[in-house]
Amino acid sequence: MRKVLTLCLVIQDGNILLGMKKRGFGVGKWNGFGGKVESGETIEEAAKRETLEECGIVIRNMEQVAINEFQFENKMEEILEVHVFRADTFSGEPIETEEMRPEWFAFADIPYDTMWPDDRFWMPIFLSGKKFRTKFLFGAGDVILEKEILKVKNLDDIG
Ligand code: 8OG
Repeated sequence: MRKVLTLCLVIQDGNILLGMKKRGFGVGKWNGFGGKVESGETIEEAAKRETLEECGIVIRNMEQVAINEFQFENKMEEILEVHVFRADTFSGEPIETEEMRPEWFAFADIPYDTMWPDDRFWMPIFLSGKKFRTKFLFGAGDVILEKEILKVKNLDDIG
């Protein structure tokens, strides 16, 4: 079973906007904004909706740059397919919500130690402006057991 999720990474003036997740899956980690795609909406609509719900900004322009696939050893039947967007234009000011506490980070200060452990592998590709596809298999304690990281010209290219 595949679950389609979104992840929106907002960039402005050489900084990236991350949110401290305050509850649920990934609690205690800095991350972009996103979540599950609901029925009746496109993946892009879902990314915009989640970003608005989680930090109060309206995305004006974004581009899909990656698909990350995550699998967990204790639940091999499920694949999380995370569609990653780069957003560079928005309106409003980021605000803290019940789900996230947003903060801007310089690229050199991205807090990888308090993020999902796969992020340090693909975030540099993201920051370089390239497109990519990845696959990660996680074991107990969110340890990475297997990884596959591919830069692609087009996200439809299957590596
Ligand atoms: O709705 P919920 O908060 O459960 O959605 C999970 C969010 O976390 C969604 O935006 C996708 C994102 N996400 C994962 N796994 C990983 C990961 O390994 N790294 C990053 N950066 N984000 C992830 O589900």
